[in-house]
Amino acid sequence: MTAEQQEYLKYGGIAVGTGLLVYLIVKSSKDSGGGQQDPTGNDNTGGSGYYEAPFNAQSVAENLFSLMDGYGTKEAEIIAELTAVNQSQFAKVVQAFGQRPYYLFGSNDWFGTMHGLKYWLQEELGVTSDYYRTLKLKYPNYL
Ligand SMILES: [Ca+2]
Repeated sequence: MTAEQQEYLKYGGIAVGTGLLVYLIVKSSKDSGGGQQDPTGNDNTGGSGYYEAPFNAQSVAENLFSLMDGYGTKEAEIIAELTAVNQSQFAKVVQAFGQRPYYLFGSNDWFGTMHGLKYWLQEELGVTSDYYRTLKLKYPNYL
């Protein structure tokens, strides 16, 4: 074996050793607990196991309520409020909205009958309106 060949072997060995070390470090950091996928620790993974942007279903529900309550409806703002809301998030909005007393054009504690978000949207947007149809296509499981 020449001195040149010995050099190749030496540096080849270092390269392989370094590669193995890097592999082991990366592997161990990936193996150390699933909690790393959710740095906030507040379980907003949406069940997918992957981190999603923080989503406040209660806040969206209250915004929708204020856009529907009272005389008239702010259709375009309702659509805008739901632009970034996917179907699994919408399920949480429906839950957060719960049942609220509806009468004529909004909430009414005296004459209203309790209804969920689906009924509210149908009453406010109109079942046959493009607004409602757009949302129904987006959330077929809930509207
Ligand atoms: Ca209204």
